[in-house]
Amino acid sequence: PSVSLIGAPTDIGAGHQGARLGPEALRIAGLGEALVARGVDVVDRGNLDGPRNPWQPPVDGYRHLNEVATWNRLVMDAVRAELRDGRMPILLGGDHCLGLGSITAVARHCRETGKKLRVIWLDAHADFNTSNVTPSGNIHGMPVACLCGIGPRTLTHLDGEGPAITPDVIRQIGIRSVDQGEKRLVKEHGLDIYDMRYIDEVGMKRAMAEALDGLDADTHLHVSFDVDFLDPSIAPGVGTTVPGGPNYREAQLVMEMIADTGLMASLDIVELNPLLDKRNRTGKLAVDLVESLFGKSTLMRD
Ligand code: DIR
Ligand code: MN
Ligand code: MN
Ligand code: MN
Repeated sequence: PSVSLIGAPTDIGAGHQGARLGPEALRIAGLGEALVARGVDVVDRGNLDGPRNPWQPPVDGYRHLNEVATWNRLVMDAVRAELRDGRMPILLGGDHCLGLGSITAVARHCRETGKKLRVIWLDAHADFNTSNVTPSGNIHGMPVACLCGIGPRTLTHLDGEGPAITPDVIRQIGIRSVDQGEKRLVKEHGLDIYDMRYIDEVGMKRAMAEALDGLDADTHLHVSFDVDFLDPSIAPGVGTTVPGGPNYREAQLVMEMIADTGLMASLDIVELNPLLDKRNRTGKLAVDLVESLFGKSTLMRD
């Protein structure tokens, strides 16, 4: 495969500053080199240049709405250009509000090429808040709702067309923090959520098999990897840690099962905040897991 790395150094959608250092932390952890070592053709497009974080309180339930929209348009255009070139975009976030721009581009590409879309959303959070129910006003808690058409028009119609996806496209894995009003919304919209209780009860293998069920050669598989998906004991370098996440072995299994499909065509790596970390431990772990997403495994299995 041919991969393009796109840095989006912003924490405009988050409640902590520092995720804007994520792209450099991933580069320093050796993301590009690790992919090259796996035989992947890698081009690093450098960083997008959007508005700085003005660090203002929320207005009408949104913090930095205009800046979020601007960053997401930049991401959308950059991701779309790579897909048109037949390359696999890897978005280096940046906070998870950027999943909106990335997946809007992917969904548009799928409509244009007649591909089916499946989104695997790896996260501790459902990211399905709206301005009415958000406890924080932070837009990184809202991208899934916006992608499904629930949110301000500037975000739900980022590409000038309708909402990017319907809820049936998405599978959420690792969820263990959903806010009060958000719970009602995910239920109402029928989101397919494999939360930690379900994973504890049936095991990661079965949860992932179900989340990946029904894919075929015509499916574009997008992976949106919020690093807070991982248990904080192994991944402390994120702004919103939640205990009780997947351990190292479970996370490896997730990545290997995705790799086995051979269908991953775009990827977001978001919310890495090296300021909250020691020696870039979480960045290195993310790179280790991305190697598995690209087919690294202990044994040759075919
Ligand atoms: C919380 C945190 N649900 C909020 N969301 C995060 O502020 O909406 N998403 N951290 O990744
Ligand atoms: Mn394609
Ligand atoms: Mn998230
Ligand atoms: Mn999260």
